[in-house]
Formats: sequence, C-alpha cells, structure tokens
Amino acid sequence: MLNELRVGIVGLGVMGSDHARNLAAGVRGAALVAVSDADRPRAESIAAELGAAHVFDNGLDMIGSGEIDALIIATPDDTHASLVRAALGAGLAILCEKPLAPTAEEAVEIVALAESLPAHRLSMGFMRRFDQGYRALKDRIDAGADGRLLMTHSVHRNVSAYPGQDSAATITNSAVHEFDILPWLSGSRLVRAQWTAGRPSSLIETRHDPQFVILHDESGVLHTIQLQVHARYGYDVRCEVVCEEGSAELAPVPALVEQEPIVTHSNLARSTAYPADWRPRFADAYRRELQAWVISSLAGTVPAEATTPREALESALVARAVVQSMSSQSAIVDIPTVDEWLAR
Ligand code: ISE
Repeated sequence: MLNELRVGIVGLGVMGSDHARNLAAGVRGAALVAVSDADRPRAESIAAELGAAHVFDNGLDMIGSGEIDALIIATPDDTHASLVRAALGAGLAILCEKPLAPTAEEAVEIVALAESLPAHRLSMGFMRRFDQGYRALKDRIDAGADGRLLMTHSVHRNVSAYPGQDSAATITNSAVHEFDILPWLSGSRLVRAQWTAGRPSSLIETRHDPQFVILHDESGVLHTIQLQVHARYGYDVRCEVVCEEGSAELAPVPALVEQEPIVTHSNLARSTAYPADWRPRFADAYRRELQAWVISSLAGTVPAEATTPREALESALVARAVVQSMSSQSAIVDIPTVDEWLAR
C-alpha cells in the first residue's frame, strides 16, 4: 500500500483550484505533485503557491507522465469523458467532477469501459453525499424516525447563471445534483420526469429561469425541485423530506457557512449572510469527499459513499428525460434504467 498518494489536478478553475487548496491544506495522506490548465501561467502560479513540482500543458501528458497515482478532473464538462478514458487506461485512481459527460450518450461509453475493468477506481464528485445535513436526512429516513417517506421538496438557487449556457444547462449542470441525491435519500430509482415553468425572470434572456421539475421514484415517492440559477440574492440549497408522521429539512444555509457564524438582530431586522456560491456552502462536504477518496485510493478502492459511474449515468438519464420534457410541452417522460440504456 502506498504511504502517500501523488495527486495531479487537471483544470484549475473554480473547483480545481478549490480541490488543490483543500489537498494542500486540509487532507491527510496525499501530496499535490502536478497541475495542468489551459491557462499555463495560472497553473504555474498555483503550482508555486502550493508546492506542486510539475506543470503540464495538458491533462493527457500528465496522465502519461508516470508522476501521479491519482487524478482529479475539474475541466469543463465536455472534456471529462476523454480524460476519464485515458486515466482509466493508465490505471489511475480518479475523482471526476460531475457530470461524467454532458449527455447520457457519451456517459454510457465511459460506464461500459469502467465496468469492463473490475479493479477500476473511478468515483464521481457529487459532494452532497458527504454533506452532514444530507447524511442526517438519510439516516433519519432510513431509521424510519418519522414514518414512511412520502415526498421531498428541494430548492436550488445560484446567484448568477454561467454565461453562454441555455435552459438545458440548468438541468444538466445544476439539477443533476438533485438527480444524484434524491434517489440516494429515498433509496429508490427515479422513474418518471416532468418539467414545467412559469413566468421567466426578466433579468436573464439566455435561459428560462426559474424552472420546476417533478419526479416520481419507483417506491412512489414524489420529488419536487425548484431551480433558479440567476436568483441574485445568494447561493441557497434547501431540502425537506415529508414523512407520514413528521418532516425534516436541512438547517438554514447561513448557519452552516463558516464565514458568517452569527445572525444579527438590529434596527427591527434579523439578518445574516448568504454565500455567493457553492464552495463555502459545501466546504466541509468537499473536504470530506477528498479525504475519503485519498484514504480509499491508498487502499486501492473507491469510497463506499461516493457516486459510482453507473449512478452518474443514472442521473444523466434523469437529466435527459427532463430536457426531453422541456422540449415537448412538459410531457411526462419515462426514465430508462441503465441496463435498458446499455442494451440499446
Ligand atoms: C455548479 O457547477 C455546481 O456544481 C454547484 O453545486 C451547483 O449548485 C451549480 O448550480 C452548478 O452550476
């Protein structure tokens, strides 16, 4: 067993640089030894700041270099599949940021490849599974504390939409987190999807915002999701689970945000701050995710809690069905199983 995992990171944007700093500061058993980014000066500056010995011009060179045991992929969504393919070929442990690929058609190839390699170590960066709040909700549902689960209601709001993306990206890039966490919470596969929307915000023209998604799972639980990616006021993720004898919800976000540990009461108002994006909100989850990945990678496995490639494909299939509903007047769309999809 290795004593220290030599990690490389490809893509040093918002998530890649966050992972790099977490690795350097908050995670045991790993050393950041290599980085790569399309913006070379940026890669050089992060390497210098965090003591990474190697800077590569592209991820494929890093994968073939022999300098790393493990790879974090945090490049734009449409580049994940080719990097995963190469890293699987090189036998590296891989943590790939979500999604596996923007479309289920591309994701399916990677799943088939990974599953043909019994010892593959590919896990997906769906960090909510490591969030203490979502885990507490799951433990409560599993323990049956409030009786049988009947419904869940989620809210997902970002401050401002990524430029250059359309309405479908709200589903494939943002809602995909819900499609990962909801079946994990309820323990049941999502089987039917419907998209709808009301009056759009006048503040954004490039996509319909907000959007609303209704899902049913195999056990009969109904899931509703409100998405508003240009909500302006703050990053806000909520989830309530409604059971036969009670309900439970995530604690209000500001209480979880380290930078703002207090609520003020002043001038006839109660006030607190919202995070500007997901990094402070899920900082603890990202650290736990990375630590679990490092420990498992050193032991030659993947973390039991992490999203598998097959589960990532399941969430891509849900996203596909929701986008289909969006483009067919809110039709109710059946979601195929992974096996049905693989057999196509
Ligand atoms: C972003 O890529 C994330 O992964 C965030 O968690 C999500 O809230 C946001 O909407 C996505 O754009």
